[in-house]
Amino acid sequence: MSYAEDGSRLWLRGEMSKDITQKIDPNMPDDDGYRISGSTITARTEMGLLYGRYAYLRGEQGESHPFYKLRILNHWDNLDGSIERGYAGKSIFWNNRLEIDHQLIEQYAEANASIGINGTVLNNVNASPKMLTRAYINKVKEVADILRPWGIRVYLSVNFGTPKALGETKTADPLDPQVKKWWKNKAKEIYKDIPDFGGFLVKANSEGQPGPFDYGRTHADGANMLADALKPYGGIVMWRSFVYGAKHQGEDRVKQAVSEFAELDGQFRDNVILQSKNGPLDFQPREPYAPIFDQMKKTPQMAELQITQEYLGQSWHLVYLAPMWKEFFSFVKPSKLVGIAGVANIGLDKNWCGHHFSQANWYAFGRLAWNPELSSREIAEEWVKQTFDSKAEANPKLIGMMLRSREACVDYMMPLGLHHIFKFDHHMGPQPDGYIARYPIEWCPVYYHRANGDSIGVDRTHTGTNATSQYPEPYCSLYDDINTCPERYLLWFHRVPWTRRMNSGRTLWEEMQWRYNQGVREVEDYIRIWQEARQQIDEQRWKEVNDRLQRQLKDAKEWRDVCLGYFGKLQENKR
Ligand code: GCW
Repeated sequence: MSYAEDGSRLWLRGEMSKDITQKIDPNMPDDDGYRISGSTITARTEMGLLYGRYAYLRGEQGESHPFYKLRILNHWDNLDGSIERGYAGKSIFWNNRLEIDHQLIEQYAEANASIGINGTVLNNVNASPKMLTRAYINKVKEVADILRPWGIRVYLSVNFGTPKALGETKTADPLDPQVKKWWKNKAKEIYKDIPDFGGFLVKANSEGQPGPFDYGRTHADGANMLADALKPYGGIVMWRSFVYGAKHQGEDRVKQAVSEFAELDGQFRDNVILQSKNGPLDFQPREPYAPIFDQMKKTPQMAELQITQEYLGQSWHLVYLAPMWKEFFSFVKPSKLVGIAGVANIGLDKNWCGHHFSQANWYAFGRLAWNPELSSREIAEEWVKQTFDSKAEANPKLIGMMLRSREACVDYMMPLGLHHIFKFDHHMGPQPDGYIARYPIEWCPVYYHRANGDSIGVDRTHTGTNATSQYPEPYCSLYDDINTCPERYLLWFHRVPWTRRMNSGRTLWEEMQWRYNQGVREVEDYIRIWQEARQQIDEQRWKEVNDRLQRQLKDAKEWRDVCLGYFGKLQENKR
C-alpha cells in the first residue's frame, strides 16, 4: 500500500506471511523472547510469538530476548487533548468528549508491539487530579482493554495532591492516615477494573507540582506511601528525579537532583523506581550523562529519554536521536537500569509524528529498549527499509544523513557544550540575551552561558559550582581539568576565554563560528540528498519532508546568525 492510499502508514506492520510455523516452547528463557529459524518461530509465550512475527518481517533470524522488562512510553497528554511538548497534533487518547477512537488506539498498539514497547503512561506528568476520577478511570479501562492483546500495560501519571485537590481529604501529607487510606482505596478501585494496571509515574515538587516537600516530608516518604498502595497488586511507582528550585533552591541547577536524592538512597520501597532524564539539565541536544545514575547505589533506576524533540527542532527538524541515546549508554551501562521510558512524539497527525523522519525516533526508542546493543546504523537501516520503497533502501546517503543529523543539530544550536539558550516557553529558536526578571533564573539563557567580552561558559569545576565532583573517576578529573575536558563539553563545565586555542588550532571564537557554519552546511547537504532521492520516495512524503527541510535550513541559519551576532557584539563592545 502506498503512503498516499494510507496516510497513517508507519513502518511495516500487519502483513503476515501465511507460511510461518509457530511453536510454544516452555523451555525457553522466562521472558517474551523468540527464536526464528527459517520460517519457524518459537517462543515461550504468546507475546514472544507476536514479537517474533514482527522480527520475521524485518528479516531477523536467530534468538532474541528483551533487555529491559519495562519498555515504556510516557505521553505528556493533557485531558483537554493538548499535549505538552507535542508537535504532531492533539492527543490520541484524550478529548473533551471523553471518546476513545478504538481503531486508532489499536493501530497505535500494533505499531508499539511491532517494536517491543510493552507499557504506556497515558497522561502528562504535570497531571490533572481529574485523572483519578471515576469517569476517567472508565476510559483508562477502555484503553487498557484495547492494548492488552498487544502486550501493552497502562500506567498513569498522578498528581501528588489529588485527594486534597478533589476535596476528599484535608491534606495530601503522605504520612496522614486519611491520605494513605485514600490512595489504598484508589489503587483497589483501579485494579478492580484493570487487573494488570502497571502503576504510577510521579512528578512531585518540581516546577510547581505538589509533593511531599509541601508537608516537610521527603521524596522517599511520598514515593513509599504510593508504593504501599500499589504493592498488593504488583504495581510500581516511577518517581522522577527531575526536581530543582525546591529544597536546594539556588544551587547550580544541574546538581540539584543528586543533592536531593543521594541521601535518600536505600530508603525507597522495592517497588519504587527512580526515573531520571539522561542528562542532568533537561533534554538538551547534548549533555554529559546525569551523575545520579552513579550516585544511587541501592535504588532501582530508569532512564527517561525524550523522543519528542522539544529542544531539537521539534517536528520541524530532521534529527535522528539514536546516536544521542547510544552516547548516553556509552556512559551509563544499560545493565545499571531496570527499565527505560521515552517521552512520546505521537499525536493525531496523519503521519503520527509530524515529521516523517520523527517516526524513526519512536521506532529507535522501541528497538533500543529491546536491545540497547543495536547500533544507530542498524536501526536506521531497518526503519528506512520498512518505511520507504525498496529504491530508498538502496540509497546509503539517506542513512548517512540520519546518522549525522544529531551532531549537525548540536553544531547549529549549541556547539562546544553550550546549552539552554532557547527562546522562552516554546523552546524553538535561539535567545542568547534571554533574561526575564519574574522567571526563575534557571529558565533564563544568560544563566547558562554567562558570556561577556572576555569569556563564555559556566565554571562547574572545583573552583566553581563543583558539579564535576558528582561524577565518579575517571570522569570527575577528566571534566574538571580544562586541558582534558572533551571539547564537546567544554562550555558545560568550564568558563573559557574567547582567545583560547582549541584542538583544531583555531581560537574558541573561531571554532564556534566554524561549528555554527558546519551545522548549516550539513542541512544544506540534506536538501541536496533529498533532492537526489526524489524518484525513490512517493510524491506526498517527499514533498512534506522537503518543506520541513527548507524550514530546518532557515532555522539553522537563524541559530547561527543570532548566536554569532550576539556573542560577536559582546566582544566588539569590549574592544
Ligand atoms: O523539559 C521540561 C519541559 C516541561 C516538562 C518538564 C518535565 C512536563 O519544558 O514541559 O514538563 O521538563 O520534564 O517535567
